[in-house]
Amino acid sequence: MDIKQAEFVTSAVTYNQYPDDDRIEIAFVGRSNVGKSSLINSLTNRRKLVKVSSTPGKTRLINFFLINNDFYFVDLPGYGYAKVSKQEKLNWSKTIETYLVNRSQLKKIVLLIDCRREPTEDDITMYNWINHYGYKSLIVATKSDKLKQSEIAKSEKRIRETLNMNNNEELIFYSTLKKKGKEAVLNNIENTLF
Ligand SMILES: Nc1nc2c(ncn2[C@@H]2O[C@H](COP(=O)(O)OP(=O)(O)OP(=O)(O)O)[C@@H](O)[C@H]2O)c(=O)[nH]1
Ligand SMILES: [Mg+2]
Repeated sequence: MDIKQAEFVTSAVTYNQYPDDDRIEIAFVGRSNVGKSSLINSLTNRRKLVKVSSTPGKTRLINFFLINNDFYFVDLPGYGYAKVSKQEKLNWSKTIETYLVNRSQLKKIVLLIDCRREPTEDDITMYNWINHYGYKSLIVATKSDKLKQSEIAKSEKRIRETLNMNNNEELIFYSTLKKKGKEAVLNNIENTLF
């Protein structure tokens, strides 16, 4: 699949702000700063479609992008960012949960894990939640350019073990810098659409 067209449609917090549209949605979730917005830019060949920042907590709203006039990429706020108030954390998790629980257009959840780190409790909770509700999922290990080839094998083992993944489940290492993993992710997403 080639992404030829990508346009920002809207930002939302509450359900009634979501696009009034029944096209399929693919959501990107993961801890703050893991690289969700960068991944969407990379997949769509757009450097500035989504704001990227070295300061965690950049994405505070749910952002909807229409892809190839056919389906949506949905960029969710990151979880697990320490430097916000308890109340703000609650608001964020409510925003994420409302979307994930209620959105029938949602067909696949792409869960991002920083390949240099052990998946956190929040990552494990998210992974189990996805499986519990029977959503299709794809696990993407981000920032793979930061590891040597020998470290990648270790990272893969750690992620698979910590999340207790099925052996046949796909885990794709991605680098936005090197555009590594792009074809694999797009193929996986394409399979969801038909
Ligand atoms: N080296 C490297 N850096 C990356 C890669 N992907 C993302 N980054 C960097 O990681 C930082 C965070 O990226 P974002 O895409 O903003 O992360 P996010 O998950 O959207 O963060 P929030 O919006 O805060 O939840 C930025 O400084 C990116 O440049 C990658 O593949 N390699
Ligand atoms: Mg972001």
